Amino acid sequence: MLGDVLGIMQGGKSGGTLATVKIDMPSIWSDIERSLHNSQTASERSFRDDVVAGRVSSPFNSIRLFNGEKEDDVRVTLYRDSASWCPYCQKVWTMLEQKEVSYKVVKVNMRCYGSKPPEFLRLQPNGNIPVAVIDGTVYKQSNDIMFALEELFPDKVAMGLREKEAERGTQLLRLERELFRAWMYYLTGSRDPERYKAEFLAVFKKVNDELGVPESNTGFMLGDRVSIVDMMFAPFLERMIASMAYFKALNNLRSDEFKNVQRWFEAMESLPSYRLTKSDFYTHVWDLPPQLGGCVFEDEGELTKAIDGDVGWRLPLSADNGGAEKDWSWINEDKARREAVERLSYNHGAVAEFAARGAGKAGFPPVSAPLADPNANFDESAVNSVDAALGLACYKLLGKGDEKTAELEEAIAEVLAGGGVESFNASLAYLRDRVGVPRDMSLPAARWTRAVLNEIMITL
Ligand SMILES: N[C@@H](CCC(=O)N[C@@H](CS)C(=O)NCC(=O)O)C(=O)O
Repeated sequence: MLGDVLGIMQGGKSGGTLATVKIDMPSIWSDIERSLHNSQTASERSFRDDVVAGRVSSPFNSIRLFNGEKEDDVRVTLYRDSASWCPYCQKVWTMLEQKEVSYKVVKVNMRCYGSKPPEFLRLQPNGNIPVAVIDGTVYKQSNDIMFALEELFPDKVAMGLREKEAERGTQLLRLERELFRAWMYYLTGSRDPERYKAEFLAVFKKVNDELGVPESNTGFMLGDRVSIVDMMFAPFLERMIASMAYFKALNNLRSDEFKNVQRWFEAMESLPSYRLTKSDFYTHVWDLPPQLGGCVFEDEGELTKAIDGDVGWRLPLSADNGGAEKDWSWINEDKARREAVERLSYNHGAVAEFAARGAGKAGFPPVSAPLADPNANFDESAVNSVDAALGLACYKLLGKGDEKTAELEEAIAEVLAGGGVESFNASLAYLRDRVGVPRDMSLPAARWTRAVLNEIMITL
């Protein structure tokens, strides 16, 4: 999708700048807040307070405290990337959650979208993430962090290899790297795609076969329980499924053809720890190329377009994004819509300014990641009408088709009739394309947000 405004021409007037929407926006936002509050569950209402206090798990956490622990009890600080794109950070993050080890989080930029603060570079001079400080010791490699967690927190949920599993576990970890290498060759190499593809599929099949070995039927790698091995595979299998569909038109990796992999995904997706850190296809396929220095298209076809939202980001939402990506069954539609409203409304002024970058100027120095531009400048004149559009998006998400919605719609249409339609559209498209999963919201909430923003562009 990215920047393409669906080729939609609206009733608005081209050129010029956007005037101020003639409506009392503060009262609209209070009304939205009230409606949302009335429809929320108790835990949804206390979400922001719970995040700050570390009582619930969220990508927004700066601290997460399990089992009533206090800030002073926290022994781990995890440095991970602000956009939640890094797979090595994801495996550590998921493991902390699964083991219920309390932790603090410090977010840093990745190279592809910014620079790192000197405090971080003093810990890790090469700039790589993740880094963890545990009991004052600095660990600079994801696997070292994971093994240290296992060793230093013996009272927490055990995820390490038991003695009898050591050999097979180590073999599986080697297989994980073998799969990673084969995937990298195929995804980023252009010399011999046929060979790369055959090699990747052969190793993928090996993983599927290995997953069929354990006698117990949990779906996890070691059979009887989720372990460090699953944590190490998860971020990469997740990215493989997304990138192979998008760049190579391969959509059979999570299907009956690889039944054990399919069952493994279902087992992983039963864990709140993994649900929290899981991303969506769209975010992955746009965040991988800048991290890897590019990915090679073999077949830019229907799946590519579907992942970019050509049909799935329209209302009514199609199941499984039209077959391209499995829906998240654990979040129902109503919950997803409330989540989307909460994320858009909580700090709507900042969201509007962010979106108005679409009508503003690219940042300097430029960054290589198309979804991120920390230095971008927003267009001041677009902020007010974009804020109004966000209000309209919230009403639509709340399922409100009443007078207030119509009044707001009319007021925005009046502004657009006076000019500035391109700035308005570009701002909404900018936001739509940059809703990050899991950083900003879950996939079901993101799909609603993206579709509602599109609908506003179409109908106004
Ligand atoms: N072997 C390292 C690899 C970590 C790694 O490659 N991290 C990448 C991100 S996925 C990185 O830090 N790149 C620098 C950056 O993007 O800032 C580990 O397991 O921790």
